[in-house]
Amino acid sequence: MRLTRYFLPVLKENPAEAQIVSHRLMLRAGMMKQATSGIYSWLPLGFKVLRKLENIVHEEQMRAGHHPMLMPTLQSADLWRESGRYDDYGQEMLRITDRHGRDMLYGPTNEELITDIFRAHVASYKDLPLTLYHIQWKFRDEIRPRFGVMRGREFLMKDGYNFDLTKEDALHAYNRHLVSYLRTYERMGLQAIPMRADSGPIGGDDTHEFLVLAETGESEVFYDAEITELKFGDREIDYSDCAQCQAVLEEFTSRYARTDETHDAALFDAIPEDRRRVARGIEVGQIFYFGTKYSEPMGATVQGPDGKPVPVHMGSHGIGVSRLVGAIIEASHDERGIIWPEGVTPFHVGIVNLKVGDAEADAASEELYAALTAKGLEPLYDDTDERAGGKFATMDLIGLPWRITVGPRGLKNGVVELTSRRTGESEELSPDAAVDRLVQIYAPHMVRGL
Ligand code: 5CA
Repeated sequence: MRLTRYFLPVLKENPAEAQIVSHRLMLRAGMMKQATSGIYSWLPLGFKVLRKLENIVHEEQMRAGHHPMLMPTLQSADLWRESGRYDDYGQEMLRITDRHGRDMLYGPTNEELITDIFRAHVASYKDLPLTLYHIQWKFRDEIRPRFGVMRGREFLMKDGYNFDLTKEDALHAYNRHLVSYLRTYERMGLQAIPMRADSGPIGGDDTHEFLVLAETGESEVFYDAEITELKFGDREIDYSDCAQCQAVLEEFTSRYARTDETHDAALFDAIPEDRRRVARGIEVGQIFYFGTKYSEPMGATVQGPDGKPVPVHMGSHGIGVSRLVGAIIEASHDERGIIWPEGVTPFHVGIVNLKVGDAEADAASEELYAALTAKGLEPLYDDTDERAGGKFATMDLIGLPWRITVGPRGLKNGVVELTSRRTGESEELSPDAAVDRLVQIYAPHMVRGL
C-alpha cells in the first residue's frame, strides 16, 4: 500500500473523549471512528488488525477440530422464550419488533440459536463430539459503554459451542478450548491468564475468564505471581488426547488466579506473601461448561448407545475479538504510539522514503516495495512529500514493528536502514539483506486464516 493512495486519517491532537491509551491511540492512528455511543466504524487500518485477529482465531479453532460457520445477528425472541432467557436477560438485550409485530432481538450471544440448529440436524450420539463456532457481531446495551472498543455495545465476538454425550466429554471440550485460547492469545503477542470466574447470565459452574494484565483493565484480579512465568509456547498438542489437554488445564489453573467475583481471601492468603498480586486485568475471553441448561428445555437430545434419548452436554466459549484490538494496544505501546506484535500488525513494514522526487531514492523504495510484496509481505510505503520528522511520527504512531528508511546518503553506500519500533535500534544493510531479514522475522507469524 502506498500512503498517498491510502485512507489513514491520523489525528494530531489527543481526542478529549478518550480516557485510556488504547482508545486514544486507535482514534489518533485513524483505526476507527465512533458512529454513536459504544458503536464504531472500523476504518481501513483498524479493519486490517481486526481481520488479522479473526484469522488467528480461525486457524487455532480449526486446529482444535472446531468448525467455522456463520449465524445471523438478528434472532427471533421465540427461541429465547424456550430457554427462559428472554425475560432474564433484561435491559442489556436490544429488542426489536418487525413489521408483522414479531419480537426480534440483536443477539448478545448464541446459545439458543445454535441449540436450535443442533436439534434440527443431529439425532445420534454417533455424530458427537461436535463443536461449531462463528465470529459475528453481538449487541449488548451496556449501561456504560466506555473505553472505545473495550466496552462497546456492538462488538465482535468469536463464540463456539460444544455438544457432547457426557459431562466427561464436554469437559474435554472445555479443556480443548482452554488450550486453543492459550495458543491464540500468545500468537497475538499477549499473555492472557485463565482465572476462575463467575458465569453470569450464560450459566453453569465451570468457567474461566482469560485476563490480560493492564492498569486500565475493568476487572480486579488476584493471583499467584508464579502464574505469569507460564508459557504455552510452540509445544505440540494432540487435541483429541484428553490427558494431554487436561494436563495443560492443570498446569495453567492450579495456581491461585481469580477475579474479584470469585476471590477467596483465605485461599489467597495461603500463598507466600511475596508472590501475592492484586492487579487489574482486561477480560479477553471466557469459557463455560453448563451441562444441559439449554439442551433440556429446548429438547436437544440425541439417541444414546442404549437407544434412549439423552440431552446433550454443552458449553460455550467466547473471545472478545474487537476488545482484543484495544487490549493489545494497552499491553504494547509507548509515548509515541502503538507497537504492534508481529503476529497482528496491519502492515509488516513501513518504507519511509526520505527524499521523494530523488530518482535513486524513489527507485530503491519501489524496488523494496516490489521485493517485499513478492515475498508475501505487506509494506506500507510512505511516498508522500512530508518532511522526515512527520513521516517518522506517523510510522511510530501507527506502530508497524519494522521500518525501512531509504535516503540518498545511505544509497550512496548501498544501504538502507532497518529499525525496530520496539527497541528503536537501527541497522544499516543492503536492501536485499533487509528483505531477507524481514522474511525471516515474519516466517513464524504468517497467518492464512480460513
Ligand atoms: N456465550 C458466551 C461464550 S461464547 C459469552 O457470551 N461469553 S462472554 O459474555 O464472556 O463474552 C465473551 C467475550 O466477549 C468476553 O470475554 C469479552 O472479551 C467480550 N465482550 C463481552 N462484552 C463485551 C463488550 N461490551 N464489548 C467488547 N467486548 C465484550
